[in-house]
Amino acid sequence: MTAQKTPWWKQAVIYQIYPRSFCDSNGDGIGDIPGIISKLDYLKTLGIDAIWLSPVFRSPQDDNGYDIADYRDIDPIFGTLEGMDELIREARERGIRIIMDLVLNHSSDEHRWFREAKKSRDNPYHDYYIWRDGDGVTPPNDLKAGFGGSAWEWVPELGQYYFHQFSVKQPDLNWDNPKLREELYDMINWWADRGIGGFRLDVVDHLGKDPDRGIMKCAPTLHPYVREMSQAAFRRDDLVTVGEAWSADIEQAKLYSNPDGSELSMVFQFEHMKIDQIPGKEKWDMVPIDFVELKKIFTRWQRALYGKGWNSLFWENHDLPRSVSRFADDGRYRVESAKMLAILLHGMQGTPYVYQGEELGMTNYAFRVEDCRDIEILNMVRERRAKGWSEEQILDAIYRKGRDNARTPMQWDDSQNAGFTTGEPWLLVNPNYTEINAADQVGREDSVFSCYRELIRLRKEYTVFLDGEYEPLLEDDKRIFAYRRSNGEGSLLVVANFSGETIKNPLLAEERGSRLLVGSYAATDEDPSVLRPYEAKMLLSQNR
Ligand code: TEU
Ligand code: CA
Repeated sequence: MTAQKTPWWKQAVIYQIYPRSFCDSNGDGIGDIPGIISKLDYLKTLGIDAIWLSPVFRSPQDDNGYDIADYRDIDPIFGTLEGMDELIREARERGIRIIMDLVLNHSSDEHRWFREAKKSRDNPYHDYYIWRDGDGVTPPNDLKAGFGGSAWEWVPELGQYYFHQFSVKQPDLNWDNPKLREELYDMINWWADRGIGGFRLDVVDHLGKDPDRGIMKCAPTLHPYVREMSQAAFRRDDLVTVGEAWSADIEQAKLYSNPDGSELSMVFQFEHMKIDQIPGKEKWDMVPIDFVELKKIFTRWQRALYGKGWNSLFWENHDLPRSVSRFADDGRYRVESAKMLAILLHGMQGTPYVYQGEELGMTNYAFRVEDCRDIEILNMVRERRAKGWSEEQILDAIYRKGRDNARTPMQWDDSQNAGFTTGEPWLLVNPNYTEINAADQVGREDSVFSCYRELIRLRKEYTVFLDGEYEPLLEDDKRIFAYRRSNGEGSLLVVANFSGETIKNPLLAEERGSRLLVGSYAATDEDPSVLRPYEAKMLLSQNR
């Protein structure tokens, strides 16, 4: 390694909070900032270094805050600006940084800029958005919006359409306007001045677009814009920046996470998350997971970004189903499964992200349609009913892929509403909270929580986590996920049985002379010649 010091975020673990579902302090059924402050000690116990906070800005909540009406204020359902400052301070005191979620591709249609923009074609804010003339009958082209319908919405007063890639209440901002870009950079600096530790950039790949040519993302303007933003706002205060980029392939990711710091610290790429989806179709159109392919994806990313970029590591976020339900067993072997997924991911190179409740092994929930709240689900139900899908197909799709799975309230204890609220929760609580909850797990050594805490601690103790080179093992095995990471100090062996059967352990010889750091079963009842259902082990051998 060079003499340059390692940035803090390369040895950090980041915890994502979905504020609405984390902890409610005032009984209105919606999680809030004082609620988060009250749980900082819990997060300190877990050992995380930073919190990525999904949006808490002022918003009509059409897409749960991903539709921002004022980038410089906090929504009253979450608290106040003073409360936010207090959160930043209280977190800092516990060695935790706050990462804010910047939604810069679009604003809310209730943002002052958009209200102004709609007034007239020569309003100074008109060009902050993307408009095309038309007749109100035929939109400029066929582009479709993420949450249903055309990407073009007619505004009769102006005789123009505006462009929106997500809901109609999320008009796209016009990044080709330098004044808009300056205004956004000022806002980012304003937050950094308040002591923010970094930013997550929503749909960063969509910032460069060319709708007239049918291009919604990754237009040639994209990377120049990201570099400009980085120059103007990110190169200060050791900020960490992570872009969400569903379209990112390895070459794109190398640009975004270039070690020269010209763009971002890292991106979320989603190749492993598209594994159960028919290519070119929607997330609801599913195929069984090809396990060997899943391993190949991880291997490719681990190898390609080694020394050339930086990976973000995750199984879950607020848009994805729960990982135990999706990739492993959320029934009999739920605990072992959750630990297995954690061990596999945390042994890799990159910055791990833990999504609230993942550290408890929280699961999906079989929603009824009328209990769903997510705009994406509700839109899918409408579209798929029209296409002739049965109710059974629809419920199955929601159960397996719906975003509300991740958004059920955090399960704190076994009291009413899982200790999340004293009121009526905005989204129902998963009834398994009596069994799966933080109060039960924090002090218990064999819990999923303790496994996460141990992994987070270990990552700071051994340099092999930071810079060990990745070597896949048993690549064609259909049940075992195994790899080794090695650097000058030692070598880490991770082996995981991704099945519900007890199988022979083909890596027994490799394990000799190494020490078990953490496993998904208690070490004491270990029979080394086999791997039990969802058994994962992380072993270390140190060079002398
Ligand atoms: O998600 C980006 C995005 O493309 C989503 O539509 C994604 O495909 C979908 O959630 C998968 O189920 C980001 C945010 O993470 C998401 O919560 C927002 O709804 C979206 O942007 C719009 O801001
Ligand atoms: Ca509240």
